[in-house]
Amino acid sequence: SPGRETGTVTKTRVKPARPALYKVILLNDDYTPQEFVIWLLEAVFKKGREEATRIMLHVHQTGVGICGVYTFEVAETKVAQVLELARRNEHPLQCIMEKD
Ligand code: TYC
Repeated sequence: SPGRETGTVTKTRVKPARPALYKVILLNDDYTPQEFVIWLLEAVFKKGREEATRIMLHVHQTGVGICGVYTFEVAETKVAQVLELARRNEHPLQCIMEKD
């Protein structure tokens, strides 16, 4: 008969799912000044001078480094801010995001 009951019972989920997290990663290059990268880590990622310097040197020495881990929209915004600041200052600095 039409509209008959299937017997499926669905529990209402009260807890929200944990949102996926994304690493924002800075890439090394030969031209962006070290001081610009430190300044950017302070301005965009709210790092203190010591932490910003540590991350910059890690990227400089290994080729990549994590600036922070964020939800999708926050990570996207940080990447866009980095690329726009690099572009405005004519530095080739690259920044990507990757699922954690
Ligand atoms: N390698 C650059 C230099 O020697 C510094 C640098 C560090 C550039 C980190 C990019 O993400 C970067 N001037």
